[in-house]
Amino acid sequence: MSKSFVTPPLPYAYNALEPYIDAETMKLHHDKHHVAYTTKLNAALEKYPAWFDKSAEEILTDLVKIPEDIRAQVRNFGGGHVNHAMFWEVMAPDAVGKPSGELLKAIEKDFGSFEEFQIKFEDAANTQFGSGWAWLSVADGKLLVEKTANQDSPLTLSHRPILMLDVWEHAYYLKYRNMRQDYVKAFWNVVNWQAVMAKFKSA
Ligand code: MN3
Repeated sequence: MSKSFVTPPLPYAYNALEPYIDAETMKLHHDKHHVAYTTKLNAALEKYPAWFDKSAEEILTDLVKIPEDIRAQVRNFGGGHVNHAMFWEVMAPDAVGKPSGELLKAIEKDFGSFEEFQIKFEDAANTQFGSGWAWLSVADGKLLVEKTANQDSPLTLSHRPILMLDVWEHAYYLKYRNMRQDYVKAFWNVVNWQAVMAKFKSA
């Protein structure tokens, strides 16, 4: 017998992030897209159930050790599972607009200012060609903004992601249509900096 990965419930109501992210998008995104990634990750690992003893984060970090015949599936579906689980956590309905404390200091040290960081992050999100993610990660004790294609995770590069934005069309197209940049701008209204600061502390 083996355990299997479970899609965590959304930590707020589907409509909690309105008007910035609409309830229908959140429902489809969580209940259909995220659930499908988790289900397909479990199906891929069934052949090698010993991997169920690891956390999904450990699996992505150790992706090169995953048997080759399921590695692409684990990369896509495991990435999809973990990326979305983190994404729900870094958003909140009553979000404060800025980080503080150690994270703010680190942002100012590594990017010059919070505003310069925002420009860099928006640029990564807007210029990711096709489907993917924009990230704020910790690597070698420094913060960096990066982007990945598809469901690739910075964990696989041994980076520790602390803030992320899904720029797949399924994340915004119902409300924002082709205007990805408006979705990216709106994202700042729902960033849960308390959660991001907690991830920074443990990174
Ligand atoms: Mn998504």
